[in-house]
Parts: sequence; structure tokens; C-alpha cells
Amino acid sequence: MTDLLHKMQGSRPDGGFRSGFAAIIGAPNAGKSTLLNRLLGTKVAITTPRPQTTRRLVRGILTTERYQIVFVDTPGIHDSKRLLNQTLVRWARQALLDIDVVLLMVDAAKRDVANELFILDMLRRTEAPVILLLNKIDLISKDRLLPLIEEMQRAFAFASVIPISARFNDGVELLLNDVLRFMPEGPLFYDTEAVSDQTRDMLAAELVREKIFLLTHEDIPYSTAVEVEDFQEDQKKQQVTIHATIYVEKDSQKGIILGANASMIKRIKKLVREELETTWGQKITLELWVKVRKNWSKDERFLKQIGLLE
Ligand SMILES: Nc1nc2c(ncn2[C@@H]2O[C@H](COP(=O)(O)OP(=O)(O)OP(=O)(O)O)[C@@H](O)[C@H]2O)c(=O)[nH]1
Ligand SMILES: [Mg+2]
Repeated sequence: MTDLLHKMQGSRPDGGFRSGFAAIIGAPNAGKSTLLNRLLGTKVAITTPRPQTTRRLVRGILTTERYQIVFVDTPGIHDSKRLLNQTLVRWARQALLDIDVVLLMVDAAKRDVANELFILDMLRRTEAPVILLLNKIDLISKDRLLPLIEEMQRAFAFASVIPISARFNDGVELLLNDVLRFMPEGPLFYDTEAVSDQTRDMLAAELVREKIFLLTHEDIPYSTAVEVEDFQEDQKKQQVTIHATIYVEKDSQKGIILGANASMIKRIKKLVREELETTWGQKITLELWVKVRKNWSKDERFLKQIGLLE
């Protein structure tokens, strides 16, 4: 009977298999997606030097013999009247439901106190314990750390406070062990091989967005959305063909994404193709189209179409 129960729950007969969900939340640009990739040892979420990169929930799955932790990367929480931005914050709020622990990430080198207070208020309404991650400690001197920890602890009853550098892999092991304390005994939620809930076409679309963030300036990345129209895999030839559309809001933005003699779109294509070929070990054919869809970021129907709104 006990054996059957273990099987049904997917846990090991020796007991003690732990599993659960940990949401990584915080202000835009704090380093949440960088941490997710670091924890998994592989890139599942795009990261850029600019805020509001992540637009939806990306689950990263870390499985060992002893546990499975599902880390949920979220868009940065911020205050905005723009519909697209509000949908980002909605995703972050949603990630706080049904989780075992919250990882609140703060950029220790660049504080935004008003936003911190807003986020802490949000967290007061959740029951899960909150671990505070003070990220980017590589950028600050050690003597600034202690007062910061004390200040944060006065503002909220954190389960623990861990200074880390997601980029330089400092404190990440410590953080993982701390997260494990809050993982209950439980079943496997995903296959042991799964690293993310993100499909391959979604990753391809995200990579196109990442390159646009890296190569273009000002409001261009914020006026851009990417949708994969077609994704075909030829298993025999180890070849993948991807057709995707880049949506922008204005004609002038289309010109910038294309670049003189299509030089910009060629650069975007090359970078994405090379990265996917390395990651998947397959030959990639990538076709990109640029379409103007006026004010798409204010259009609920369109946001639903591309999965940014439920
Ligand atoms: N120096 C330093 N930079 C970091 C660290 N962690 C992340 N970064 C950088 O901070 C920038 C933002 O990182 P992301 O991981 O994209 O931040 P995010 O919190 O996911 O941002 P959004 O998706 O916009 O909310 C990138 O340039 C990262 O390389 C760190 O520990 N130290
Ligand atoms: Mg992110």
C-alpha cells in the first residue's frame, strides 16, 4: 500500500523526495532571469542590460535524485499606465499563487525604494515565506552590505537574506540549499529531463527579441513583439525551419529593424541562428518578416493572440 502510494505521488520509496515551486520576483533589471539560467546551468530565459526584458512566466526545472524545484521567472514589477506593462505585472502577481517560497530579488547596487515598498506590500498578502536575494554584490563594497541587510530586515520579516551575484555565481549554491528547506515532500511535476516548460518555438521567438534588445536603441525593443508562425523539424536531416514575424508599432520602426540594405535584420537573424544551432546541435533556417501593427501594445486582442494576456 505504501509502495503504491509512493508510486502515485511519484516519490521515492526511501521517502524524502522533495518538490515545489519557487517564484523569482523583483524590480525590472534586478537579475532574475540571469539567476534562473545560473540555477539551471543553461539558458532558458533571455537577459539584457535593459529593464522589462521578460514578458511572461518562464518555468525552469531543476531535478536531481533528491528533489525537483520549479523556479518561476517573472517580469519585473513596476508602476505603469501602459497596457503592455500592466500585463507584465499581472504575470508577476499570478506567479505568487500556489508556490512554496518567494525569492525576492533586489539590485543591491541600484535601489528603487518606492518600488521596493510597493513589492513588499504585495508580498504581505501572500502566505509563502520570502527569501530576500541582494543581487549584484560584485558591484558594491562590503561595508555597504550590512546596513542594507539591516534596513531590509526592518521593513519585512524575511525567512532569510542572502547576498548573491547571479552573474558571477556567488552565493547561488547557498541560496539553493536555503530554497530546499521550503520544499515539501512531493511528486515529480515534470519529466526528469525537462529543463523548462518553454517550447522550442517560444525560445526562438524570445531570442529574436533578445537580439533586438541588444542591437537597437530607445523605444524599439519596447515596441517589438515576435510571433513564430511556423516551426518545422526534419528529424532525419537534423534541421529546423522557423518562420517568425517581428511586429513593430510604426513605419519608422520597421525601417530601423530592417536597417540599411536589410543589414540589421540580417544581423538579428545571424545571431539567433548561430545560438540555436549551438544550443540544439541542429541546422537552423530562420525567416523573419517585419510587420507594422499600429499600437499593438495597447491592443488587448493582439496581446491575447501572442500570449501576453490571458
Ligand atoms: N554586475 C552584475 N550584473 C548582473 C548580475 N545579475 C544580473 N546582472 C545584469 O543585470 C542585467 C539584467 O539582468 P536580467 O537577468 O535580464 O534582469 P531581470 O531581472 O530578468 O530583468 P527583467 O526581465 O527586465 O525584469 C543584465 O545586464 C545582467 O547581466 C550580477 O550579479 N552582477
Ligand atoms: Mg528577466
